Amino acid sequence: MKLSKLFIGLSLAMGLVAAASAQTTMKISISVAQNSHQGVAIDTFAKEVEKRTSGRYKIQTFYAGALGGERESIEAVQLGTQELAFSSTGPVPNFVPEAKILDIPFLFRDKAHARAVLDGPIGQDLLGKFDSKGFKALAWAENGFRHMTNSKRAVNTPEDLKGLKMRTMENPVHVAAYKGFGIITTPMAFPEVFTALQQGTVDGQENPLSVIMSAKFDQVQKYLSLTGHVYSPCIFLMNKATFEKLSAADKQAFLDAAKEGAKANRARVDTDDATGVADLRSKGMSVVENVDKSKFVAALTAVNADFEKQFGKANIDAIRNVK
Ligand code: EAX
Repeated sequence: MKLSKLFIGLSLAMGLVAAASAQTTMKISISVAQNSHQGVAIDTFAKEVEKRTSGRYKIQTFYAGALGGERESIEAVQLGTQELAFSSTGPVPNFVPEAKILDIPFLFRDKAHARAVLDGPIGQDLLGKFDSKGFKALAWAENGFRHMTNSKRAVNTPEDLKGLKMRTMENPVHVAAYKGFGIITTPMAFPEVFTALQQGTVDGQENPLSVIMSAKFDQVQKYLSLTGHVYSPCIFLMNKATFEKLSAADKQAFLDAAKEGAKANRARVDTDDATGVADLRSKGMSVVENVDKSKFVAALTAVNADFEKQFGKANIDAIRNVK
């Protein structure tokens, strides 16, 4: 009798311990490798969430498209089959059309400009547009300025792009713009790109130095041109209902953790941009550093007129005029 009481007491105590340390596990994914600006983003986020919630939330991190490409991961977050995703905004316009404006070529002068826009009222307002689509957008982060690579020839002017078959993101603004350059566009999810380049299904692709390096595209691409034609944001997305179930303090913890992730991510992009050209040259790539950007802008005159109609000149100017 005494013994069974002891057992009941013990198991009650163990139950209490279990309740006190109850942990909710959530998943977050990226489509690129862990050793990257995006890996740093989600690793920092995971660490910060755990720290700020005293371990009540554990974030499981998945890399290199292990849970699918970016569009698939965003879909999964919208459905709630995956709690979180960190993604470039490439496929985002398919879910939140208002984000399209950020994809206009040569919209941002430099990273400081892009960061100021995203962290300022325009960017914060855009984060709010995700709410009605089943997302909580926790924070903007960065993929970087995109540059062209290919296996055929050095690209110095837009004429050199004519007839190149290039993989693009699944993004309508990019596709329209790159057609304006005379590129034969092939939209494709990121996890398929390395093989497509290797097998010659496409001649080239475009991505920030951070992605080119972490994906080892130098192994399958000879030519790199620092065209910087599009600024590519990244974003921390969470399933809206999952976010709403958090306590007020935990909501803040997730938001702050995403901000910390973005900070670490942007710092890594800066490092990659500073070291990327030398690194990729040492791996055998032939790099054109100074392209005449005005020629690339001029090649898009017709496309840009179309973008002005589509997005409103005032909205585009509001972004351009941020100091
Ligand atoms: O998020 O699809 C792309 O080219 C993206 O830039 C890449 O997956 C990094």
